[in-house]
Amino acid sequence: MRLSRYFLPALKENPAEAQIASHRLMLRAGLIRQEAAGIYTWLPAGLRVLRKIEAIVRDELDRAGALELLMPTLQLADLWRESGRYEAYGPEMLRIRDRHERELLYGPTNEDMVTAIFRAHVKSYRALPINLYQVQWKFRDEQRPRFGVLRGREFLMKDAYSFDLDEAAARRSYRRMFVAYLRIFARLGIRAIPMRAETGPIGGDLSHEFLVLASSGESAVYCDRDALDLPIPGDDLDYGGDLEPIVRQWSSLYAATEDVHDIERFEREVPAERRLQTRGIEVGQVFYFGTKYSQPMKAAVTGADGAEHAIHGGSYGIGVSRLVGAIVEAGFDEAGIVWPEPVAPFRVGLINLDPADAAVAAACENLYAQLLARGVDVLHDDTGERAGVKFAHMDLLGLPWQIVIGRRGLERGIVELKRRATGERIELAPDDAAARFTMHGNE
Ligand code: 5CA
Repeated sequence: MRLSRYFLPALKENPAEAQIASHRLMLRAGLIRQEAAGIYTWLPAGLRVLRKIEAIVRDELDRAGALELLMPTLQLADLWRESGRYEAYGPEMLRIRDRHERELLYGPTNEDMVTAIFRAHVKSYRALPINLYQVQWKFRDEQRPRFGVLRGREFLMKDAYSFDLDEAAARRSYRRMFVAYLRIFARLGIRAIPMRAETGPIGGDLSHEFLVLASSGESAVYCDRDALDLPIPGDDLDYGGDLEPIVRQWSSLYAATEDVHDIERFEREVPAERRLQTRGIEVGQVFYFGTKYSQPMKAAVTGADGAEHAIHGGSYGIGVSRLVGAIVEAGFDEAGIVWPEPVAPFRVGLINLDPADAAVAAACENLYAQLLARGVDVLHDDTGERAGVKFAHMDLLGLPWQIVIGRRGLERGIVELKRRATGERIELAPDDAAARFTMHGNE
């Protein structure tokens, strides 16, 4: 992409409403635009990050055996009356009437609808287990939308729902999602720690929240420092195998949000030097809730014994749009955003320092074409701005790699390659710079 042809409406001033770094930087860099409280437009560069996150989430869930579908954002109120949640949900739910005075709502979550879908089509235990997921916009009329996309009113969620014959099978499904989450967050380039959690309006008695540690986080968390170093299951993970040892290893270390924190246990189980008290951003939550929805909504299957069994359910959310903000909170510096490579809007920023110089322009075009041919996302700053402005802008946007081409270097036959995260720079020949990048990684 050529910056001269791109739509990256960066702000020059710090936006007054942004209280935390990710909100400020996302507005400054031109990733999002606020349309109403807690409601945002995803501008082209922001949307690229969102799409990259979605792709990793989908890839890992598909590997774990979940099946993607897409349910509507609007739901009938009657469905929620059936599950008993319509009144219980309260003012966070956006309630709507259509022209026929039918009551609708903009879905804040989808347990009720997915249970109705399951119940209509699945009748036998032989079809189980089933896990259905979607990546869809949600609306929650939050009392205090804040911190940009971290607590929005309209937000993008990945929500998955598992259906099993009994509790033991449902706990296996829960473990599959738990382990998939470990891998998803690691693949996004962040560390999210599973912590025991309350179940709130979703219900049930078993739940973990996954939190990214950040001082700006909304939740106070208490955990064993060793949780920061636990191994993430590798690419050879077998989702069909026994995942209990992995879940046991992660849940054996103390990690809890303030809602369920038990100070006596914390001090008993965790040696003083390993006690970590900090704050975190909840990027995902997994729930096992048994028959909470299947009972009132009569979602049952015939078992091998010929009897009817209410299915055991779980639901599993990831805040896809929240993750964009959380990833920024987990890695930024005074110059701007520092994207992890897998989710950066572009992997490489190519900076032309002397756009008026024909030789420099030709070298940039050549390198740009080589990178594109290698399948590398590249943003080519071919604008007429001053060098200082270009550097500051590229640092703010936070692309993992910068290649800088100017007249003086080119006369010596070199370009400069800079790694954004460390500031480390090396000089090399233009062709060697291109050859460092492949579609899948750096050589
Ligand atoms: N039905 C379950 C799981 S499918 C559910 O709704 N879980 S949740 O309430 O925990 O939401 C799932 C994830 O969505 C959260 O972990 C969080 O990352 C994200 N999320 C929740 N509320 C917001 C919000 N207001 N803004 C941005 N992301 C949010």
